[in-house]
Amino acid sequence: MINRTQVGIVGAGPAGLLLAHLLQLEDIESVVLETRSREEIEATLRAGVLEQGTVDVLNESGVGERMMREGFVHHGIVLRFAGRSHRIDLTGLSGGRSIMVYAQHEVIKDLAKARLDAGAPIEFGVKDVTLLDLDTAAPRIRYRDGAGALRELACDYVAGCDGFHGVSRPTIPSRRRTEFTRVYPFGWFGILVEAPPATDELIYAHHERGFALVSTRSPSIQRLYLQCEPEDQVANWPDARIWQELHTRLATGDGWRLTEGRIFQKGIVAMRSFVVEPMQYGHLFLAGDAAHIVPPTGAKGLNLAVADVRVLARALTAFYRDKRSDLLEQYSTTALRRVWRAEHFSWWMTSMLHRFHDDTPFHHRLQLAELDYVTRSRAKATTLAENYAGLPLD
Ligand code: RFL
Ligand code: PHB
Repeated sequence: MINRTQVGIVGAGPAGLLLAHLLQLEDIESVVLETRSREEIEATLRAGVLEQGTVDVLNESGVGERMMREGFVHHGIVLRFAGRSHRIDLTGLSGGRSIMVYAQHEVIKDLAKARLDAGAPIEFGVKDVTLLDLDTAAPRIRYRDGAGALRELACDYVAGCDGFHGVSRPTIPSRRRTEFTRVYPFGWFGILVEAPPATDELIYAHHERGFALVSTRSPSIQRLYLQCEPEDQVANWPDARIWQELHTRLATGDGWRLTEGRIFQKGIVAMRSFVVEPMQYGHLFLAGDAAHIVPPTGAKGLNLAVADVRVLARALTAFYRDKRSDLLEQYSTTALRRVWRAEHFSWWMTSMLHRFHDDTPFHHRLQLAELDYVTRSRAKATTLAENYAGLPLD
């Protein structure tokens, strides 16, 4: 069976769902195709930090109400090294911007609800998604629906919002794309803990045994990470080892102590930087993790996905409303400018805070010198603050 829509969206992550929502507000029709179920996408644990610009987009498009009620606004972060804490005043240094701690899967729930309440389609549980005729003005998406029936969606444009492991990017002929990759020689071991917050603001800790991060989810659930081996296994980390390592890496001379609690979730995240150029091929536009990955140290992945989609929604709106295709033609160039800024920032934060296998005492001293400078120089702290809180969206 063949259906028709204006924009076929592959993937119901933050990029796909927000794009569908922004298009809907402009009366542009789309269909979202997602391989997983609604329950699965709403339960996947990922990011936690939203930039000011992301918060603004969600509010301006009418899906920010629960976030404003249940999320937590933070005005600073803490860098901890050599046993001492140093606060970076994000708001004071970034011209009044702040961040919101609100979990990605809550954003997903809010966006999925807005779309389904509006009676607009998301097809969950699809299989064998294939993108066809992308280099023509009549691209098609072939797939099997949740019941296994073969279907085809004819569209004007396809938005590849299917994440790093999706089908959209690999569909672009390899001679028409250039990929830039860096894989880091470590991972992050993440846990969720039943405990009250141990700190008012996120703590990014540099330690000779490796990086550690104290984040939060709610007044009763905390999110912590520690640098681990790239091929590490969850089974290597019984609770006692996790706590011992966290206490060591977060130790201070000022008597602060991490609050322990029941660990109810453990997982390992790989760390990589990746960009594909251009983010477009014919009538296919890539957005979010399908086009780029950053290591989570700068908290930028979800925020970049939102920034891409905002640029793409504007360009599609200009096309449908004013018959202008110049913004679509510029999409990749416009999006990549912000992408490379975030790539650099995430790489810089990662390089400054982690222990590398080939670390020499020289390298370790350089990291400490950089951290010392970041926390003593207003100019350098401002660089961190404006990137972390997020540069204004174009
Ligand atoms: P997603 O979220 O991966 O969604 C892609 C969706 O596409 C579906 N899919 C397909 N659908 C149809 N057909 C196919 N062939 C398909 N193949 C895949 C998938 O099932 C999925 O539902 O990509 P999107 O939308 O681009 O969003 C990107 C963000 O999810 C990601 O960048 C962030 O989670 C990164 N990230 C963070 N970003 C932040 O901004 N702030 C943070 O604090 C932050 N912390 C993190 C993070 C990522 C982490 N992990 C797990 C990598 C912390 C962690 C631990
Ligand atoms: C999180 O809370 O999951 C989180 C916070 C900050 C980061 C990465 C992840 O840099």
